[in-house]
Amino acid sequence: MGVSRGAVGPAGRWAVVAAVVCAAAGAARAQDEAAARGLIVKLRPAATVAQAQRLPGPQADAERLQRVLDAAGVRAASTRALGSTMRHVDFGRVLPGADAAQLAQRLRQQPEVEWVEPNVREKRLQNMPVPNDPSFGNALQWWLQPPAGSDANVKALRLRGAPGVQQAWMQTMGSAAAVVAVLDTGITAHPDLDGHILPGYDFVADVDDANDGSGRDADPRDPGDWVSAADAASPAFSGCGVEDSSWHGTKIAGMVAALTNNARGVAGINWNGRVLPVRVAGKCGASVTDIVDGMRWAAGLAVVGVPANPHPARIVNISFGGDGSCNVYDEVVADLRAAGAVVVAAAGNAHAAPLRPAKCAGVVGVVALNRDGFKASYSNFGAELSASGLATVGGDYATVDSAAWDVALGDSGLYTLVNDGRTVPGAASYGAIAGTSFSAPLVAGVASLMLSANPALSADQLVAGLGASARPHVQASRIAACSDANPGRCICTTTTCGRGILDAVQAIAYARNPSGYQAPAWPTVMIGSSGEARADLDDALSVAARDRPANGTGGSDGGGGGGALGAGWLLGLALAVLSLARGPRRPAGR
Ligand SMILES: [Ca+2]
Ligand SMILES: [Ca+2]
Ligand SMILES: [Ca+2]
Repeated sequence: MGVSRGAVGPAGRWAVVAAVVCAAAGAARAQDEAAARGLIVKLRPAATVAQAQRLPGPQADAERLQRVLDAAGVRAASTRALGSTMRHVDFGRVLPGADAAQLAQRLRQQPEVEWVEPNVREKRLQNMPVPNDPSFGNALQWWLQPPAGSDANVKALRLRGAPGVQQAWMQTMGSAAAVVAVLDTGITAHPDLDGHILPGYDFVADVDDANDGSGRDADPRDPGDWVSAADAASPAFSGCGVEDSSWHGTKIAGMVAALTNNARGVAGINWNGRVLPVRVAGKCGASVTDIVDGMRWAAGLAVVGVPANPHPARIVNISFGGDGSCNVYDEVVADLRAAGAVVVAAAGNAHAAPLRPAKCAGVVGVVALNRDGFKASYSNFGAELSASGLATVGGDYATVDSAAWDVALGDSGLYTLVNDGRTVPGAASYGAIAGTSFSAPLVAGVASLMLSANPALSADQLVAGLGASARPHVQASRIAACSDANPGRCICTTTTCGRGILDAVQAIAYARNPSGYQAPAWPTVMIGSSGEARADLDDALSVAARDRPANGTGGSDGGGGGGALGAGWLLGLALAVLSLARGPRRPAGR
């Protein structure tokens, strides 16, 4: 707040600054008790015409106020006009808060006094931190900006699904101690990230999959996970599609902890964050046993044959998943929870039921939302996420499915770090991505801010707090609810997309006071009823009544489907990156 510091200059210069933000409940009390440079008094209108006309206004008020002060037994050094209707009573000294309150109370008991306020200092309004990273400034990183916009706004200004990370930075910019383990393809060198990467480990046991010439080792660098035509034709990679390297781990690490406010590239969620790269995935995915060992090691638990992790993580992000039972994950997730670590997992990209481990007990399974707050076209969803799941933006690119709503309601994806190499690592770069893979690290990153605000939070409190602080899912009268028959862009509920929409500000409010936290009275957010949003929805509905056909009748946009993998691959498909862009080749976001 640009503040006149409560200064009492010439009448008229005194500025009442209305927009006092009381971030904490204690702020109002603190202000009541603040030292005062006198009192500001407003008298009631003069009781009689004679009284009012006897002297010019200010002089009459001065005399009346002096009588009031005398009657109240209050001795002031001087009084002077403040604006046209008030007077500043100066005591010639700074009054301790309690003294000011007592004097004010005595004056309030005088019948001619309308009100009395202490002349305290207003606080400078804290502005939202604006990191100087260019891609934050030019709105490519809309996913870090405050939730905002209404139906009246064009799509580029509607961010009703955003978690509000920038606002949360007013409370904490994060700490290095709140380590996030990224169980993924490993890590590539990137000048906008390197300083925030801890020594990790490579758990990919199979040499062919690992693609680095060895089984497990202490070097978690990502050598590339491309699958060539020759690979795909070989028995070892039966069922795997030909694809370029994904650099999946680097993208996620960048979202969590890219170097921020360094006048370069992008901002990360945790300005001081540390990512522990735990390489569990090679070509074509990650095997369950490597994931289990990687999860345990990430949380500081013992893994036979692997040195202890000197930087245990309280938050373990995994953006891989598959069909199948939770038997294995239930065991390892329980061990992690007992060790104080929370698993955050992507729900999957096949607009179908959530995958494991996202659907498993105690895991924060994450659904991807469109920037407007409804479910992203591709995101998996389901009742398995009701207990501890959550939803947040994941990028919602237009797809190639001509029956879908496409560009009318899609968005520009999430802008983060990438690498330009098609096979082996190439140049460090930036680009937009989409998928539940990238919704999960938003939750993991916000959880790291919660731990930064309160390192004493337990794993149970982290999970409970993320849910308790979530915003209600958006509503709409013209977009149908998510269901098996309507699995595309659809309206989420707590029975389909987790407990609500991730809210970074409220998550930190919870973190600071878990036992006393009360969620705000959230307003109902209706989508597409009027204005630009209605026009966009009309455009979308002109394509089809719904975004995409029910599962089984339309094509999958990849990922999560659980291809026919060979023995030993209980799980393994990386969630596909939709319309993966490789940095500069993709035009700037809308
Ligand atoms: Ca290796
Ligand atoms: Ca390695
Ligand atoms: Ca940066």
